[in-house]
Amino acid sequence: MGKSSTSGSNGAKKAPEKKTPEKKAQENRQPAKKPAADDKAFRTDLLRRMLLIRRVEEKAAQMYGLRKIGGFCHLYIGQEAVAVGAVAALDLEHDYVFTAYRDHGHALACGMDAKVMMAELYGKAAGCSRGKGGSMHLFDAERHMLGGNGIVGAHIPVATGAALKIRYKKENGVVLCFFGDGAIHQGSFHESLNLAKIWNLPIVYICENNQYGMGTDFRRVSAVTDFSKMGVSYDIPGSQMDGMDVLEVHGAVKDAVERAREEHQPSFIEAVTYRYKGHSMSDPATYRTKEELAEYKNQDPILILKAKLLEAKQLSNEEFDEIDAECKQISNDAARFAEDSPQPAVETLYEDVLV
Ligand SMILES: Cc1ncc(C[n+]2csc(CCOP(=O)(O)OP(=O)(O)O)c2C)c(N)n1
Ligand SMILES: [Mg+2]
Repeated sequence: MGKSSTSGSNGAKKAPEKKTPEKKAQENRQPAKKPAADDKAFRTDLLRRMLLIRRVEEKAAQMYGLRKIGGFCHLYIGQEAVAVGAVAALDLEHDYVFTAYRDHGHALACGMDAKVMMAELYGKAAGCSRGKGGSMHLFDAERHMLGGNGIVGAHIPVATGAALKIRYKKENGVVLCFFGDGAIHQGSFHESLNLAKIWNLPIVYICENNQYGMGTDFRRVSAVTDFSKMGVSYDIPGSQMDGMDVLEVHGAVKDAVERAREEHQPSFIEAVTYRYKGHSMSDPATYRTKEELAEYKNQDPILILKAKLLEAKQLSNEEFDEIDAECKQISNDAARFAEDSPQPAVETLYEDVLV
């Protein structure tokens, strides 16, 4: 979060500014800019953002269980460090984010209001896509979060097109394109990488390798299991990062974003991560062992950062509990808001539909 000053230019103390919800949302829009990775405020902000995603998704799961939310719902729990660390490397005035259907974390990391997101899951008119998109189609043009896409790999050429627009209009932006290990074998991925290279596009492709595409272990369907090599055929540099460590994610993505912005060169990064829940709400995830899940939960991204902050004396257990309570409150308020919001009017059925 941006730091606010309590003293005016003449040095006189000003009363702390009362924050309206709009002001809070505005602050949330911009991740802390160019911070030192060991900066306390920046690290605490990363922690808060990951906790918010975790608590909002837990609430969404609960509401799905109560049949308040229908349709598909793919939870991001376990993968929070990837979206949060990566998006914090962006300047969302100029940069853009694209992702697939497991998109709640990316939307919140971009600063989407949890109430608006939850209303979309409920299919309510106050949702970001006016209740017509649902969980897989979160979209926030103002914050440059351009979806949310239910077709595996389909958004990769769209993201590449956004990077082409940046080059064509001689803008200063960068595109982050997130997708899963299941998308990496789609033709759209390979065609996009080739174009990004020949056109020198400012885009960073981030493969969130959460080990599974639905119930299939990625090793069963991948000729190459070290995805950091995936860009080699297109002369695009690749690297691998620990997707459970938000600071590592942030550092790697920041370098790639700089390279894209300054040199107009694409990059590819594999984030090794894990989803704690099943593929979607109806998947009991019996294709993996309890031991495997426990092993990854031992590297929980929130607990890793918490431990680092405690060790550096940048956070106390009480402060952690306070942030957590705040995130739970935001999640409860979001569900209440969604619950109380009206359904879209029948007359709006054909609005916003492209034929
Ligand atoms: C083109 C296409 N083929 C198949 C599907 C069905 N499908 C939905 S999710 C999924 C698995 C994708 O896995 P991955 O890319 O690893 O993403 P994750 O769910 O792990 O985030 C598949 C095959 C689809 N939505 N689109
Ligand atoms: Mg996957």
